Amino acid sequence: MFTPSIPVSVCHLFFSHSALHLALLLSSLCSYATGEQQGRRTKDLPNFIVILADDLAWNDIGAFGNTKVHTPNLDQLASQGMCFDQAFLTSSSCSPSRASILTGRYPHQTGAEQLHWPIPESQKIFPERLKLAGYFVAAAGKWHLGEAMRKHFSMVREVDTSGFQLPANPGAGANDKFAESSTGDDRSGCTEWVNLLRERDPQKPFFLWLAAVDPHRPYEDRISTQPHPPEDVLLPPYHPDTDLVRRDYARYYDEIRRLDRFVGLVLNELELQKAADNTMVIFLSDNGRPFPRDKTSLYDSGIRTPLIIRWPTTIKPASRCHQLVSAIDLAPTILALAGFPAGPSYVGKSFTPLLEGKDTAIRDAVFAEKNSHDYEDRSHAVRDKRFKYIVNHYADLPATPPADAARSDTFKEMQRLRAAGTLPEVQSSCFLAPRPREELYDLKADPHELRNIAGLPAHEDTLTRLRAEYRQWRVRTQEKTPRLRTPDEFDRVTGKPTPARIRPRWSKQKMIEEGIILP
Ligand SMILES: [Ca+2]
Repeated sequence: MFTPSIPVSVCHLFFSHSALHLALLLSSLCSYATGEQQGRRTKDLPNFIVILADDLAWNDIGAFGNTKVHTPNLDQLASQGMCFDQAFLTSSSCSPSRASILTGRYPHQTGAEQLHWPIPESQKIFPERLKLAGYFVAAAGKWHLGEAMRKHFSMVREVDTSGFQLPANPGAGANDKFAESSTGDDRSGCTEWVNLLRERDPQKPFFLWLAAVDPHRPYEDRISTQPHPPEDVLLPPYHPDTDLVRRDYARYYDEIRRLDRFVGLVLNELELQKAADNTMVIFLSDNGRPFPRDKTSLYDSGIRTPLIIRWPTTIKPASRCHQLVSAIDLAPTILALAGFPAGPSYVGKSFTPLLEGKDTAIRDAVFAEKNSHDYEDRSHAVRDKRFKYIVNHYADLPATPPADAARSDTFKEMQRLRAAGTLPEVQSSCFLAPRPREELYDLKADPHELRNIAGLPAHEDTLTRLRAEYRQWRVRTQEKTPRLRTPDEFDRVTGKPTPARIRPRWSKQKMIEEGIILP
């Protein structure tokens, strides 16, 4: 039987920062020791459900301002909990973002910073701590974490993504077909969520990782009996307003609606089980909208996430938090609420005071990184509440959208208009090469980050300050310049596979051993 032990000094540390009820909870945890006592007390521990959308932009649900996309269940969750208006991911890329959330580390600290790299066995993820402490720990939907992490879960119900997420066909780009192995709701990644909740061990507190595949591409037509009208969609100024683009957006909205339906089923099941009060429901997305200049970019449309947390015992309904939080802060927050101090591997900061309604800054800035994702790139970003600094290390390369977005109707339209010489400059940044090495944006004046002010004398002080923050972060987190570039796995114009594409993709270690990359 595992016996938690929390040093007295750590308990003191927690008490100085936490509200009374947390202090009481931790007090009881700090004092218990035996297996019998643990069995009794674990029943009082909070449950956690993380619901993770796949490729959903921060502002494409009703609760975050998009009144055209139909998300009644997420809006209800928001009305019962807290919306985080300044929540950021550390990467706008699927598996690196997930690895970062679970390890509480920046992607380059996980050994899984490129798309499809599995999390190495040496990494610690917070669910394993919960499982050791007696939690029922389970995952359903998209996995994308690698084989070594499976043992930290009591149960994994993985959705089949072989047709489009991790194409299993061996060899190097033998074809450009992405055969689908499922259709309809089976492709949502959400169909086992409620089953997991029903099949959990009722004697144990639980942690569920419910990972959707929606609204990830490719899209099927007619998945909804009430499809979103293309004329209703809200387009950012950097996408062309054409029929094809609007239809592409409408299908994306339909997948968000399907995800929302499954979120509603989970919330309903929690009510039926009378478990809603003691269960913290955490909703967020792993990266931004699967469109050019969004997914994989370090703009807010790539790294900002619609974080909603509902926890009736503590969080005031319909509250909004305006403080900066990073995805790496979730791990230490959840561990603190379960009564465990986060160990030294976790580099984020617990934000439990924000859940209690305190308006105190947890951090001054958030950091994000872009590494190879279908295409080689290497960029970093620092964002405070108002400004964002981006440094593009491979400024000679264009910011090509990820392969799924590069095959989209939206990108085809952008290519068509560009060939005709009618694509406006504001919609052309994905094609620009070389591009600026440094970018600076005033998010207050320019929320779409279209006007690079890095060269303006009026903003020199801000640039100097954020450059310094960036350099300190690189030193602090040991970010190192790779000695070799990673080969592109798809053609930058056609989106078709290149000979460098090998499936399943090799791990970082294997790629180093094979001389594909150098550490
Ligand atoms: Ca994703």
